[in-house]
Amino acid sequence: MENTEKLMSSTQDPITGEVDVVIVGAGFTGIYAVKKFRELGLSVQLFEKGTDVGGTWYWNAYPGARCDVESMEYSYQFDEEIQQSWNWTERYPTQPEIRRYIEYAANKWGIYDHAKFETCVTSVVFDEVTGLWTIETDQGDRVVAKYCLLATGPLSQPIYPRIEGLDSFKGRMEHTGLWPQEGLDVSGLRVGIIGTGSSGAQCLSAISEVASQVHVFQRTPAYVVPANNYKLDPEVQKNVKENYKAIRDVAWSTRAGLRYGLGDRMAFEFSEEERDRYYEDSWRRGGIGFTATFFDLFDTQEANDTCAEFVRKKIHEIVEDQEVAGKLCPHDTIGCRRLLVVDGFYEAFNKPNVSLVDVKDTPIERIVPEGVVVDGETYDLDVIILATGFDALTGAINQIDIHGRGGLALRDRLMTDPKALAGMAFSDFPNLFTVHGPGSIAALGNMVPMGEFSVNWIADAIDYMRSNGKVLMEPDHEAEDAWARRVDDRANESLYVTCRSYYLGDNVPGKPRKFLLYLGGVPDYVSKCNEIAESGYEGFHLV
Ligand code: NA7
Repeated sequence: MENTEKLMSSTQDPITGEVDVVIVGAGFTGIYAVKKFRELGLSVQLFEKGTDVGGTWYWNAYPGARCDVESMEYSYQFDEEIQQSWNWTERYPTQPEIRRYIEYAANKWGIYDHAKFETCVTSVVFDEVTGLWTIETDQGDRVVAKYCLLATGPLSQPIYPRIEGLDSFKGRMEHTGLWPQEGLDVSGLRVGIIGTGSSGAQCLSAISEVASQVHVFQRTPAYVVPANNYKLDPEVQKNVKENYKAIRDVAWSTRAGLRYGLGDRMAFEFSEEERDRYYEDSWRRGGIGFTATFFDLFDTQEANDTCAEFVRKKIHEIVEDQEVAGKLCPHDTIGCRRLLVVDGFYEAFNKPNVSLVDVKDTPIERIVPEGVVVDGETYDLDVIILATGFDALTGAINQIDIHGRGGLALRDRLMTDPKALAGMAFSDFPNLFTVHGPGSIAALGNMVPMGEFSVNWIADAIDYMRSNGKVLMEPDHEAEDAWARRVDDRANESLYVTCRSYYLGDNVPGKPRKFLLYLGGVPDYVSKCNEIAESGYEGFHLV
């Protein structure tokens, strides 16, 4: 077998030949996988659509883009050198800083020697005779591999709204998830934002500072809590670094794999006044831990309602125009869709250049060359920002023609019955792995460490195969179904199924309504994955 260095002799020419592993996607997980698999002595070829590493953080370059998990936690932990040498500047990292961090790790790990950029993987096909995968790209590459890892990201496939006349707009129209790399200056321009998830909310806070007018087209109001972002004190950072192991260990013991998930206070152990004091503390502290103020906020609707009501009161306090405040108030289960962590979102509606256009009962009629039409009124715009989200967990995988045993198309499976054992492996698709796939913790946890954990698990599985004379592994149908049932059961006993969300896939027309994430919590997920490995991969068929 040729090695990767030889394959990479000219990165612009189409690559042909054989490697041990092909990795699709150079985000957090993909580049870590290159490092990990190289340590096992495997030859690796990484393909990435963007011009550099970063994955979804490469593409989401919109103004105000920032992670809602704190930098000191949203970072690699299985490389002590990187963990100690990198210095974060703010409590929550901005998109540019995250990109710099990923590039830093990629350079340290020598990733660029194994990567080809501006290259989109188009097909991944299993040959039942040879037991190998053939991976083809839009640049004419054709690589044969023993293993393939789809590190394509759970929130990376943008979705465009189905609005009549979308292409007729004569100004600039950009999706937050595919933002132009050269940036877009909206100073003095009239901007429309369609969508009020994290991307739309972050965009609003940033661009309302410079645009002449911003119209926010809101279909479903979201719960937004402050981030309370601040510059990181070097002393605090030094202290965290000295205690990183202990801090990370605590995080691994919580449901979301984050330190905030601690505590066992129950909402109704307290009077309303006392309860609100706890909510007030959480609000001031800022961050996604707001819905962990009490342990049972996702267990009963009554407990959840106390939290939701507190946010509604805050909205009415912050937003001066009470009619606008009323329209901004959500009435569904808080946390059922991802909580938004954004500084200055509600405050933006007090600015004279920001207006809220409620499109719940009167949806956007159409887009015309001049702007957006709602209820017969045309909002004249220079720029339309589509902050309309992603086809989560399965969307990016479904962009690739993947065929397993008997020519079975993975897309057909995922569009009818999205499932993967431990969120990582698919029956009938031997030696094909993914990370943050359906049935994983993904967006319900801290995705960087969960990605590292999954890559480590996959690397151990490959190592196990090689040490035990096995060449193929794939989940048994029964074990995969049992995992999918566990995912369903956990979801059906929770409040997460009470609203529309990308967790359930119902933001994408034609996608089956099925809760895609494992709600059993990080410790349970990790121990189940470890049990599989320790049992010699029970539930997998090894050849
Ligand atoms: P989200 O959270 O899926 O938000 C998408 C938003 O776009 C949401 O408010 C949608 O309203 C709205 N949307 C979609 N189509 C339309 C149409 N046709 N008209 C009006 N509004 C529409 O995506 P984000 O990119 O903000 O965030 C995704 C994740 O990325 C986030 O959780 C972070 O983890 C990072 P709807 O709610 O469907 O009524």
